[in-house]
Amino acid sequence: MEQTWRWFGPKDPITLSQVREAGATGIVTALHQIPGGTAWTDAAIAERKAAIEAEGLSWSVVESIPVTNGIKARTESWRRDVEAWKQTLSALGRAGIGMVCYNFMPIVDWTRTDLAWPLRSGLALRFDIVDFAACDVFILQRAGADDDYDVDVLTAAQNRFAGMTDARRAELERIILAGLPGSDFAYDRAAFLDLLKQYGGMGPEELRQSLGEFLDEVVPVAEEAGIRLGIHPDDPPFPLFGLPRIVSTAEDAGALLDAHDSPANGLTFCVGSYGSRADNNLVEMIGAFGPRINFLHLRNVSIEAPQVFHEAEHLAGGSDMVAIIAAVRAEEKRREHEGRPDHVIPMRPDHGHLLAADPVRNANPGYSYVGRLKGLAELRGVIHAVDAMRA
Ligand code: DNO
Repeated sequence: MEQTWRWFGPKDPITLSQVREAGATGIVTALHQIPGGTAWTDAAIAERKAAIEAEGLSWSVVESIPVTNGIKARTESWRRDVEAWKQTLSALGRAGIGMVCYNFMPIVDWTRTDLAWPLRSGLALRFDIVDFAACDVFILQRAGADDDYDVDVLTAAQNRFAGMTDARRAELERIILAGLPGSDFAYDRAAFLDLLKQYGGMGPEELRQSLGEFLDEVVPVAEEAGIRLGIHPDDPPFPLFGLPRIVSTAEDAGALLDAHDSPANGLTFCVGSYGSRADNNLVEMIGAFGPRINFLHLRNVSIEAPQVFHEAEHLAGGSDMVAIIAAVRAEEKRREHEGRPDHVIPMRPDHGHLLAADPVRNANPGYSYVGRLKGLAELRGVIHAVDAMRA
């Protein structure tokens, strides 16, 4: 496994030399300053690549080229946005970058309801469907929202909302709509409600078709550019705001790989996202999809109740990280025997707690320095142990 680290570019308060000291060799980043729907130029890519290499690191993965709502909802900007995506892919290929992560979640990217949930091990991220419903139904007052929740959740959300201070209401709306890092955009309430209209009652089948049409366009370009794609699963892996989510389960992942049977069409296997559903068996999924896993996000979650979870330490939580790493190492060995050039799979410690000792207080939520360094160190220990026991 190649040990990588997500870095948000020159604006990231964590420096590349700190990343190097954490022990990562690869960088995962994107040209976050360029809005979705605009092609990245060769010059801008070369500049970022040179900055990374000057620190003795390599730009291993692009996460992400934003997939616009125009592409997902198939609005009138579809053709233009897809062309820009393809041009970016070709430019990345020319720069020798071989792996691109992206997601196909409507409107919001990853979503949480708490960014500083206190645990013994530090401050964690958490998702609670009751808080989410309180925001959707009572703060945003989305039309028809109450039909999208079980009556128990709705009642709990009503009580939760009634007990919330104005400050918490405002915070919740900001956390959910203002977007977490990596998302294309931050929305205000009006822009969000407007976008919802663009999706106008789209169901899972239509969104799947939209993804299929997108892949028809980009997979051949990726093949030619020497790039492997990896779709990031839905986080959380269930529908939000009444909008479909189509990359949440083993069945979803299998169907999308089968629909475009090319090595360029692969997965970002995010253990935390798939692991937020009790019905995803992660080790089995690695067995089934191994040859098409192009990138790994390693983090762990504790499921508190259905659709309620918090991010645990990397080796704690509900997912058996040792078994997962052993399964990935087995897949890498299998690829090596086959002579595959991509037998080393890039992984990054995904998220980390914010620890009292962290000198970087203003990192993006989930992207602390010390918490991720601790996670990476623990994961590295597991890799060493798994290898030693096989030897
Ligand atoms: C969260 C990240 C996501 C991810 C995108 C990929 O921490 O895993 O923002 O980068 O969904 O497109």
